[in-house]
Amino acid sequence: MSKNVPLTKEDFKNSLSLIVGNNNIIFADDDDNYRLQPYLEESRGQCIGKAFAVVFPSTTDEVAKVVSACHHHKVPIVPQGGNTGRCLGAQSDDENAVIVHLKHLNRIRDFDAQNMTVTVESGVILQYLQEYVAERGLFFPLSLGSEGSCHIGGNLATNAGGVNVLRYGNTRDLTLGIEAVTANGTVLNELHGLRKNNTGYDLKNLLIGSEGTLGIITAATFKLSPPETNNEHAFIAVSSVTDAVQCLQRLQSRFVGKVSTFELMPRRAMQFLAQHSDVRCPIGDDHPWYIWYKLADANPDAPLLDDNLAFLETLMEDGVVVDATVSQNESMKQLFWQIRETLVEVQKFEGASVKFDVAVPISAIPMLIERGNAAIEAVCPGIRPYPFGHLGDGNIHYNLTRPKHLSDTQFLDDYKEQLVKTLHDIVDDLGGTFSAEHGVGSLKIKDMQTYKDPVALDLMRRVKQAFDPFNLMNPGKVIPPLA
Ligand code: 2HG
Ligand code: ZN
Repeated sequence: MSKNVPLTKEDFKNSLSLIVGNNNIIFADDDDNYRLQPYLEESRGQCIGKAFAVVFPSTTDEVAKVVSACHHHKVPIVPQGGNTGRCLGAQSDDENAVIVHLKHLNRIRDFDAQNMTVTVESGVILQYLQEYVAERGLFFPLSLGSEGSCHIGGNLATNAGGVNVLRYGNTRDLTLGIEAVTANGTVLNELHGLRKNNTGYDLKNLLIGSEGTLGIITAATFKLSPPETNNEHAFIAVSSVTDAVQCLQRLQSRFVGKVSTFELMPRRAMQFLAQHSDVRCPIGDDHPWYIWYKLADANPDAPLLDDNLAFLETLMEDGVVVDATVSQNESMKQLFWQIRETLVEVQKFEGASVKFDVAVPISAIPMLIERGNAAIEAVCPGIRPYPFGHLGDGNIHYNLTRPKHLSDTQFLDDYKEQLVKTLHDIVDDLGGTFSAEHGVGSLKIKDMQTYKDPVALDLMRRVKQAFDPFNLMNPGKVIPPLA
């Protein structure tokens, strides 16, 4: 039980109901229909949490009033959006907590074609925003597997990455302004479309990536880009990760500023796809490594296809690329994206896995895989490494599938902790991070304690104290308790 139980529980319930209306609230103690359940479940159904209530405010003002009521009663708050996070950041584990669900804050507030910006509320679904902007002739580059259900608020709270970071940056880099409700229920208004604004501390960037621990982001202004109308995709095979890195380097020097996506996939992914899905690799499926890359040029007349074919020919002559195909139409582009997306889903059909979200300098990726594979095999013989992901950003999801001879529980109970430590130690040694784009949530709290610079942690604690002196905003997430 955290903090003070509201002294007058009924009063508190009434004040919440008055703010959002009876139809926009579910209390745990009168939830005979299990309507609260979906908001308590972890995104992949791995665990179930607890809460006092879930509320669905419709405006920033309502969010502010809910937070203010919680602040008054010293009730913890867990903000939630699409619930697609990977680190239990939107999970409520406290029977006294109020989940503030942002799905009704789903308006596009402004679109400014000349300033190339859009201002949206947190509950807008990412794909909806992509489409809204595309219909108006511009491009919002944030793109990730869960884009059909994740919310902009969650993207901001976790500083989401995805497949276009190489060219456009993370969510943080796309954001010009934000509006947020602070821990005592006041509204921080930094919602502007300015590309320059040197007026002191960058509060926007403190809130982005804070996973709801400093406040609730309710809206943001994003910068937009010209559409990638002229784009070419390739799906290629290489013999080693070293060759993959060389390919990236040569691609970036040949097509300066035009490489949007560069994703690495292992042979095992093509095998799992063949066994568990209808999705098929468009080239020979027995190469050690595969890459899907995308080039884009705003100039519709740039000869991107010819240039790409010539580039690939040279790389094949040099032995860096061993097999390749380029997209001839939209459906092939879709196929490349589908391979990358589906390989994440099919992993579960091979049993339990341990998931990772590490990043190291790109030059260290070959070393990471070499050292990582040897070390994990020593810890758990027969383990099936499944490293894939955003090689262009140095971000590898170094997932591990259990050995065939172990049961899921044997694997998780006996090996998980040691495997996580082994890989994270290597990542740390290579100057990397244990969390590149998924955040920390409560899942990686221990890693924060182990690997985060102690001075940084100390400053983070003090920032938290300044923003949220009663520790009501998503407690237990991001910042480890003092030992
Ligand atoms: C991706 O890149 C996501 O596909 C999810 O970040 C990775 O679930 C995973 O392992
Ligand atoms: Zn990813």
